[in-house]
Amino acid sequence: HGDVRRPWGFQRVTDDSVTVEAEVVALRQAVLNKLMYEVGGRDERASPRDWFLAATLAVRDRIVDRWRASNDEAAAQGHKQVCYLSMEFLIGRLLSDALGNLGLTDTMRQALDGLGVELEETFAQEPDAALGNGGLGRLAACFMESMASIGVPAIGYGIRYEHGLFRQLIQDGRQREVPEDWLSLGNPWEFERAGIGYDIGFGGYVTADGDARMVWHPGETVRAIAYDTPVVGWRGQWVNTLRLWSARATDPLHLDAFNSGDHVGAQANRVRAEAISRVLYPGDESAAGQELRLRQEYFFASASLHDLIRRHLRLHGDILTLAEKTSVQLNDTHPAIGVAELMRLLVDVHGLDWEQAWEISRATFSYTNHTLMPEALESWPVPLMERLLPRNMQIIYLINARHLEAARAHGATDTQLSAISLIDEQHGRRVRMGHLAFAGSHKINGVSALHTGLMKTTVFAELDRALPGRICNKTNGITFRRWLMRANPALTRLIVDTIGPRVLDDAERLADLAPHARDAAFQQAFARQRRTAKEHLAKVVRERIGVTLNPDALFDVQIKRIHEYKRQLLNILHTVALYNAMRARPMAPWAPQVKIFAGKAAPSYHQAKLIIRLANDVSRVINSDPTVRGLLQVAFLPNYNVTLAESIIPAADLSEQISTAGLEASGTGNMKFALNGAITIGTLDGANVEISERVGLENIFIFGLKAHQAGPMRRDGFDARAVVEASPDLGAVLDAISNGVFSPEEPDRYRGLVEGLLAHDHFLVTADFDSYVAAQRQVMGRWARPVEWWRSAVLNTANVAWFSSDRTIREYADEVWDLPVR
Ligand code: GL9
Repeated sequence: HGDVRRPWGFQRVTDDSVTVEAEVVALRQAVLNKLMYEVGGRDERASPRDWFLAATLAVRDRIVDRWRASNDEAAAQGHKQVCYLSMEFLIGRLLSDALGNLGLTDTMRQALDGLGVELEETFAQEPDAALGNGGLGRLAACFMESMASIGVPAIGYGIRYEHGLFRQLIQDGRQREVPEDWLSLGNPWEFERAGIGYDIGFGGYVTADGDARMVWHPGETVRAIAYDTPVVGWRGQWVNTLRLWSARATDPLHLDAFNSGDHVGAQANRVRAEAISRVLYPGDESAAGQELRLRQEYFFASASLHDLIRRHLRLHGDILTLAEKTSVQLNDTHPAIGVAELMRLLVDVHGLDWEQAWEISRATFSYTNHTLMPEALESWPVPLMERLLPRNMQIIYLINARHLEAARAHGATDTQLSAISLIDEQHGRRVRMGHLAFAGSHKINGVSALHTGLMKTTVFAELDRALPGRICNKTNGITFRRWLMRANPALTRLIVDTIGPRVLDDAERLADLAPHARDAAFQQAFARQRRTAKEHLAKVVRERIGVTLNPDALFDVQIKRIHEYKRQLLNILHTVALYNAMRARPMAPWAPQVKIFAGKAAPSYHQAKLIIRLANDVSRVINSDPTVRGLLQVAFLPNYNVTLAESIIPAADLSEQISTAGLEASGTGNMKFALNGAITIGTLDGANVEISERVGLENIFIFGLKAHQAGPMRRDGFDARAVVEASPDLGAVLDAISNGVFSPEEPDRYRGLVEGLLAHDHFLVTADFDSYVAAQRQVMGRWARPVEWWRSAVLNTANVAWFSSDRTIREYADEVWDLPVR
């Protein structure tokens, strides 16, 4: 496989002596056996769901041998293992991924064909595993796939939420959340490891024993049970483990109470314990919700550390070599309590002295920061920590005392000390989890060059001064297997036919497409693939919301979480401006345009929900206005998830990446679109900056304020009213929205939203409006010249190989984990 680095040994995927025919027959028989003996069904009555289960179990068998071989080899060679601790893994469906990586997609298609079962329909039975909220969780899933593909021995640790991210319904234009139930029909991928469990303590008190060793006597224990899912890499050559913890009560039933008739009360402990792994991101508006979140964090961090220490001792026998054999990556601050927990385990349980333990701990941990938004920087009230995790809180004080003492010895001022303290004294004494993660890690990384730079000048400036040299950048990446090969097989085929199959193993070969960017025949083939994907998306849209999209229109797409800083509102304002312009001059030579939105808002984020409602209201009015029929359509697709993204991205012409500069740490959707040949309209924010450097400013539409301008403007405020005065188009748009043009049944619905924008436009929507509209005008100019458009589109695909998460993982391996990559 060319120059792809293969650090660790691999097995062969197929035995060459076995013919394709025989493979098909064998796989078909395996599926039938699974159906019969595992699913317990008969083929003549099997439902699509039964076939999905049987097919998955048959594929899983083919992974298990390799899984074992990978584990054996990692153990035998004594390789260092990466432990990726993440509260979120936004996995999506796995069957097509596993088949694709094993090279068995066509084999399975034929195997099922012979049974009268369609592969795509079988794929569609799989629930979309949404154990994450958005980019952070999806990044963890891409990293797991890349680590398996490169052959980095790794285990992902997280929580097996019974209910993942809520399902979004749009009713009367408004978001409604209903629970998602991905496990309800069983999960064929996972292995329950009833024998792998740890008792995790909460509450209670701490005593000192005879040797002045501290002993924690928890008031409550909850058992963490492991569930393992194999993660198979490209060409099936390496398999890692995703280990998710499920909470079980240690005393599930009070039999006396039950027998005396209190059937519910008798199970109260069980309900309380199992609440820990019940839902992803429990609402944290209430104190109980906040406490549950902290319980989740400690539960999974502690279980994971117990587990990795046990493995280390089993394989290497000596706790002192932990950091040489294990790297623990903290995905954001959610597992940061692990810093105190590892110290507790090393000092209280394994009897190390403090200095030694601290050195090992710091060499083991590294921390990725994913956002600088103040409301997202976790901190926990000291009294809550003292009550729930009394020993961990003592340890945090001890860490802090040494940390502050060292800084004082280096001449830090009181202001500097209070800035680097692990305890925030300003807001009623809270533990700063980002600071804890920073102090306890040897490397701290941001997720794009811009973001890492801002880390050093803002939130972590004083920590960087006190503990220099730890911050580094690891620009995010995406797995091309899922986001190009699987999501867009037709484009993949075209690419392989054009530049050869090596690109499948070495993303850098995408650069070989560049010379074809001007080739008319290639451009046409590229455009044909896009057109097919758009027809397919149009079908999905028709089925979901009953809107029939014009596949000849420019598909302008913004799909991501709904958040003010991501500025869906800016896009909606442009949509209305365009609508106004089209109605004013309906006979002008407009190119048809479709605006597609999708995304979920946090259930308690009212402003984001109002933006969803506005998008839906605007869509209803525009789609039913005969003046713009065929010219402008707006679709808000409900229940955005990984699976929906896989159908939307290949169909996008224009990728909206329009966050307020300085606020989107990286973005990863931006990379997925560019890889599939969509052109970006975006601000110089997050990874957009690096995308623009690679695709070239001629092949991306950059607009708006830069981070160094936006920062001060947000801090000091600006006169949005004056901006609106100066922009008649914007004024007309805001008047229309404010006066109920899109909400005639409730004309004041958006009055507050518009007034809020004029009073304090925190995300600089008005400030960037004119520049955004000008960029949109350039987009239409390019779209009107297809030769130029498709040239730019091809150059996007050709120039974004660097955004492969394989590259990102190699950088982590080299610079953070100190893994011997040969
Ligand atoms: C995020 C950032 O906001 C994104 O810009 C970044 O691409 C990803 C991955 O590094 O991390 N941080 C964060 O908290 N989220 C991100 O998407 N939010 C969610 O995952 C909901």
